[in-house]
Amino acid sequence: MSHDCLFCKIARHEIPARIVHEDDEFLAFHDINPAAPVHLLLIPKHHLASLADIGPDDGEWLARMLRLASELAFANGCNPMPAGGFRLVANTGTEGGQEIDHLHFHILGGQRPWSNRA
Ligand code: D5M
Repeated sequence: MSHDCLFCKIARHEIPARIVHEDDEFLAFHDINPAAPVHLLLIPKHHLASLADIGPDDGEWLARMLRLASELAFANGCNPMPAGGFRLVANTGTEGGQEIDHLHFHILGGQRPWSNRA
């Protein structure tokens, strides 16, 4: 874990967040500035700056994270398929709009219209 990283601090419960899921590997919580009726952030507990740092050995936990993203979306208010659904966004790097340098997926959903910001 990185000492100064905001999302590491949330993962260590040093900063409060509206947590919706926690297990040994992952944490999910409400985005503080929601861009959609449902706007969660899903992070790995171990520090990884961004998707650009994913390596060849990261496939298994990343697959678990993607599966969890889908489960959390529907468990937290995204409408069921096929009419519902959700967006999964991983802003990556400065030009990708990433502000927090700890890998996170934005899980966005709920009834349209809502912005494509996130
Ligand atoms: O998105 C970073 C996101 O993190 C942005 O949507 C706001 C959110 N954020 C920032 N601080 C907090 C806290 N303390 N709790 C919950 N959510 C937070 P990015 O993809 O890096 O631009």
